Amino acid sequence: MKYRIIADSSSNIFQIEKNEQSENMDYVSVPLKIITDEKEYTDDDKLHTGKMVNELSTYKGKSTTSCPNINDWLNAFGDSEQIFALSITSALSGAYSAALQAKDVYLERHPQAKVCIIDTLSTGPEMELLIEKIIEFIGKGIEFEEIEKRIQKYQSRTHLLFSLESLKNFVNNGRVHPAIAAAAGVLGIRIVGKASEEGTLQPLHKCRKEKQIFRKMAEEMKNEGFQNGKIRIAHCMNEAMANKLSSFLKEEFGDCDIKIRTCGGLCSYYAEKGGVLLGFEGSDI
Ligand code: X90
Repeated sequence: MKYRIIADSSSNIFQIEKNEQSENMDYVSVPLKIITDEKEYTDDDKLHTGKMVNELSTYKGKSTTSCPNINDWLNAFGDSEQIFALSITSALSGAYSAALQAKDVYLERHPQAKVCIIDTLSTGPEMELLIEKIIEFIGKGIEFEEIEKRIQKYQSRTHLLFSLESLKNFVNNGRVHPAIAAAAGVLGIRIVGKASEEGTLQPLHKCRKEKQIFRKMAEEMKNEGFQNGKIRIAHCMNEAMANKLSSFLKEEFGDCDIKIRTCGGLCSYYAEKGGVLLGFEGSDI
């Protein structure tokens, strides 16, 4: 296998489609973990996410998450010759740092190999866009170094928006300042925000009505120069809102390329029930 694409499980992608374009590559997902005093959930394709979310909603104790360590990344590298590995934002997780260290170890053992570690400064559906783009570049036969350059450029065009009913798990895990999260948790209020340039959670609006959320999201997309690029949506047990958002955006922007999927374990844990994430392509800067 010539190329291996690897992403941590916050991408919500557990396998890629096998077709002519992806002949020359394989894909490995590296799980994060969700941990309580009683149980450890490994975020792989066998995890029953809905069951986990329900169990956690009645669980009274502390819960946390852990990112892949150097060894987890090394196992995912296998003995591949050309590797693209994508991590969740380094501003909120140690996944990127572990991947970088794994790269050093790997290159000592495999001096001929090429390894590109990408700090997505984001997660979920924005990561999905980056994975799709790497598949496209490899499929077109573009060289490793050129893909590295182009994906960096592409990354400056992609963005992540979210609508969250609660920031409880963010606050409890010290990943967002309590003052920032003050409004979240008020019944009926949803926080609409984005992944900042630095890869942190940036709240933008407090909304009650779905229509208001959709309008704010569309506004944000216009600000970033969205025209008719790709849109990727991931939701935590909220297919109805994801579908409505998709219809709203099609009315707003015309018939664009939208795909909807469910959040895996890690995104579900932080986005919580009802959470919706949206990745999209803005304009070149
Ligand atoms: O344990 C770990 O290392 C993982 C920590 C992950 C923290 C962030 C998870 C984000 C999941 C929630 C909504 C989008 C927020 C965007 C912020 C960049 C998705």
